[in-house]
Amino acid sequence: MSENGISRRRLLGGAAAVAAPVAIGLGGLLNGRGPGADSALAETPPASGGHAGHGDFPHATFAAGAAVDHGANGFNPTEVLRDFDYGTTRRLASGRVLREWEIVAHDREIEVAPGVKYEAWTYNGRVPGPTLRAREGERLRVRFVNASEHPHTMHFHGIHRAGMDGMPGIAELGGGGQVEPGESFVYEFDASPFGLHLYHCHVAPLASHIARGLYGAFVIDPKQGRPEADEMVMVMNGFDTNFDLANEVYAVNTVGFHYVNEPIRVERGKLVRVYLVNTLEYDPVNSFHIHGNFFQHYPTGTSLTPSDYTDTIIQGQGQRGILELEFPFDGDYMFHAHVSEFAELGWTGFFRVGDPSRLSSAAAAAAYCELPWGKGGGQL
Ligand SMILES: [Cu+2]
Repeated sequence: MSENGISRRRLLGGAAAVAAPVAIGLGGLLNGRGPGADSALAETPPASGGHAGHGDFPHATFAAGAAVDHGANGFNPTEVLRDFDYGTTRRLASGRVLREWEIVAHDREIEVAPGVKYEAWTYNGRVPGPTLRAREGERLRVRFVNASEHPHTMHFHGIHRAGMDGMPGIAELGGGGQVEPGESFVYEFDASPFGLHLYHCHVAPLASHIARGLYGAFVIDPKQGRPEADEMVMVMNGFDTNFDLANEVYAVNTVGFHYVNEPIRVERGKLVRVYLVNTLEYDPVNSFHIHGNFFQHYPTGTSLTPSDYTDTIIQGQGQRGILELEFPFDGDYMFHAHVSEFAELGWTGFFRVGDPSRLSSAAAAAAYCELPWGKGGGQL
């Protein structure tokens, strides 16, 4: 944590005491343009408990009344949620399916919360990268093009040869190590084992390359498939917007509070399957908690038998799991990190079941610790 600059923990604990003007916005604070660069703010001792002054809740520093520009970002978390990229397929002479993708790394500024810009590094222009989806036993071929100004790789979780591991220093002679700007490499391996995996860059400094946005979910379906469901992918991530090795914004699928502004619509009584991946850097654990419901949990998705029936799971970096649940009642049901600090910095959303005209997320959100969108600053 930075000793001199504003950090998000001091922001949480101390910013309320100095009543930072809303108009400055979190981006101003975190980029050191506003009073965040002022030592008086940075040195304000954290209030006991780190959560004083509900009336002056520090997260009011999110730009009031503004929304993230999804068009400028080039992706919308509502669409990312159910967007599975199956690539293109053809049948090999052996009868096996060959599934192919092209992934291009680009440097790109994205908006991770209203008014909060971040110089991201992306796969195919989005964060998280596309959710690649295949079936157990297929041959997979991924052509990776590095159009970024920095060296990158694609490191897939799964079973494959060392030369296809996207690990700098290994198989450099074959081109399977670090992929320099302007270069490309074709990763090829079998889809194994079935389950929920991930891919990410593996160039040092690793935490920075991952935290910039170079990661995505990687689903391998079992040969026999899974039961019909409303499927969605949630990549839990965060953004260190002032590069002090601590995150200022937390989210599912990149945009803080997105699924508060746009609750996830689901049908009552229908099976929902969540592919949940934790790619968060700089914090040792992340978590997922659902209100008013329980889910079956399949860790790493590598078994068809759930291991747990619960309402909260913990994931370390790189951990992932499949959650299955049905909503028996209409209503708005919050889901969030049970690490409350993350929830208050963006990692909060709602499932909306039933007729929206009869529901009100705004009331629910406002009742929850006076989060910023509940005070006329949100989109609800
Ligand atoms: Cu990289």
